[in-house]
Amino acid sequence: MIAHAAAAQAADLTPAYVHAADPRALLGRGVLAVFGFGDAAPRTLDDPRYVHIGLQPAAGPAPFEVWRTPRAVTPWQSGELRGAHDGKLAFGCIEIAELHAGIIGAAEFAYRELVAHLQGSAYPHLLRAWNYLDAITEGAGDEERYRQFCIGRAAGLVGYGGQFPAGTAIGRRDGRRILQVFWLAARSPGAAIENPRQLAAYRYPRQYGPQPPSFARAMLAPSALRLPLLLSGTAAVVGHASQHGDDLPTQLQETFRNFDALILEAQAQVPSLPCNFGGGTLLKAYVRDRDAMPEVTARLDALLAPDVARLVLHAEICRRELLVEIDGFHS
Ligand code: 3EB
Repeated sequence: MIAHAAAAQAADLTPAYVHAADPRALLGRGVLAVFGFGDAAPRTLDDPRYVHIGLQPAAGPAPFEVWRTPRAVTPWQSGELRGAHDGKLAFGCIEIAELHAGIIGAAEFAYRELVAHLQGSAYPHLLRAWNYLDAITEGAGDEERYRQFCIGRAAGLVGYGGQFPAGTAIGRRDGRRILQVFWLAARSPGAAIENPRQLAAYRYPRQYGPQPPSFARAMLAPSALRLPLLLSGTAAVVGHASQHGDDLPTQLQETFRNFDALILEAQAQVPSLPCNFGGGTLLKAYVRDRDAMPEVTARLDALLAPDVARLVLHAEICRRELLVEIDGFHS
């Protein structure tokens, strides 16, 4: 273990869950971003690297998520966008209130701003995007807020020439109609990875809405960077169809089969990537039903090695039948 750590070069991004009484103590020079979860975390901090995510943790106060880099970080702010960069990687965040144009307009605006920012930036290549919005499955049929979000996101991305980033789109339950988008970008493009068990989301058929979602299943870092594999939100979707109706254990099993297949694909390009989740993995499990959170926690404890960092959050998944979705980092 120690020999392995000594042999490894310093990673260019190390995400971790860290318990702290005051997140300001976490915002050191080599920290690209800090995320606070749920009611116990501050809503705002006077630092462009801090983001509050209104998702409640399973039990007790959640840890903060901290993205460390081996370099000194420069925070930035530009209009409604903010973040930090370190010479190799950039973190950015935009939070947009849903006003008259609703979630479509907010998503289009946020992504238009993001694309305009990237185009003038030293880090023009989007690797990974996270999207959090309130009440994601509210609305019937094509009026559903997730489907509308997908329309706005695609419209905002029109001017972006690059490949789709790895992604997460998750619903909050806090009643705050604010779209949060944050991202990781780099100087050169990553390599998008698709899952052979799943249809590429951007090819989903019409039954899931008029605009297929704009994300890749995972992203490998550009070769100049040492980054963990960026794992998109992953659930019990095989082909394009949700599996295992209302059964949490088999949905979880299917989710991990999807991760296995995805990691195998990535290994074809990075043979040193471990096949199993371990000490270089950080996961976030989004659970629809509050009462199922202890069960998800217990099942993850049984399925995962003890050194896999994990956080269980109460959230809405963008298809009503999906009980759980997991995203994260793996190295
Ligand atoms: C799925 O497999 C589940 O719209 O950005 C996962 C990850 C999902 C990202 C997105 C949606 C998104 O289709 C949903």
